Amino acid sequence: MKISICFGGMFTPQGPTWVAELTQALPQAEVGIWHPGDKPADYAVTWLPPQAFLEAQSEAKALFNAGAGVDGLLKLRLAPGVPVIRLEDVGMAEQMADYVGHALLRHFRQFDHYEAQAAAGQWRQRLAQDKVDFPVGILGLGVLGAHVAKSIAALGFTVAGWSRTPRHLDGVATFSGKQGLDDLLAATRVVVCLLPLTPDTEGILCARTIERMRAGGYIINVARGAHVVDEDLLAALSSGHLAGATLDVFREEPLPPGHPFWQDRRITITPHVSASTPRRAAIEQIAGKIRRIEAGLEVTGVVDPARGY
Ligand code: NDP
Ligand code: OXD
Repeated sequence: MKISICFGGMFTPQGPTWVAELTQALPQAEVGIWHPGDKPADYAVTWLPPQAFLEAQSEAKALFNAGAGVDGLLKLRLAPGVPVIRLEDVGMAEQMADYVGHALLRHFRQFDHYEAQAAAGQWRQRLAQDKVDFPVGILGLGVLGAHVAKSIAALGFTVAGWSRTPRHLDGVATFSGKQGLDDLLAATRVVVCLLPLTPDTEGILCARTIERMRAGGYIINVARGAHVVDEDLLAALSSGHLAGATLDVFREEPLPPGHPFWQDRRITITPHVSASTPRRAAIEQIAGKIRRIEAGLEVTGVVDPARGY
């Protein structure tokens, strides 16, 4: 069995380690970094590949995406009939819960203000806030969103969640569809975005949706930069309708030096680190799915290109 690996972007330096560890997990496989002109592989593992790599995978039994989001891959032309399989959790749900919990508590407990005060040498106690006034709405109740929703609820916040199809989650009020989004936003002060980027979700955090949120709102975007309309977010901060935002993802990454987000102290910026692919667990999951496919069994995490995730 031949497995071809092709990594772009921040994954590029990890290629040789993946080759070594995937070989350890599947000793019968011949694993290598892809080069143009290579013999066709049985399986491909990739992140942000060049188009030529995908065109060379027409005989593959599956193409594994080394991350949860497949928007980068689906922008390219895929080899017809080759299923795309994404990573499911592998530890990213816990990382997301840590990140979102931190951003939420930092804002709710006003550490953002206390950091600014400390930098200016000021000792000023602010009035404590009540969790009841900070209902949280999670957009996307998939593998990551559902875990984050439960962990935020366990911190004592009121949590609602939104998905494309109706979902049930203990302790979380759930909504779906367009009207469901409006209903959720009307009752939400802190929005957490954990949606996949698809034609339906691009620009979802725009003037129309932000203005439906409760006043003094806060946005935590850990999904994709293109979910946010940058100008509308900045306008809502200027008007005071939004109190701030924590953003991990951006339309252009790295965020360009002149981008106005850098200048706004109400925006906390991190460089796409809210959940990084944990290599060992990811390799274990991919190897496990290859074994199942070889044994003629079903696997989960198969992407529906028409749906976009
Ligand atoms: P899933 O596919 O498991 O979940 C997606 C969720 O979004 C589902 O609940 C789905 O609804 C919902 N959804 C999709 N389209 C719509 C729509 N049009 N309207 C309403 N709800 C919709 O994905 P994951 O939880 O694994 O990952 C989510 C995203 O997180 C990834 O696509 C990626 O972009 C991002 N991510 C970011 C990382 C980072 O470091 N910043 C790291 C990892 C992931 P339904 O349940 O009905 O299918
Ligand atoms: C992912 C990511 O989608 O790292 O896994 O953004």
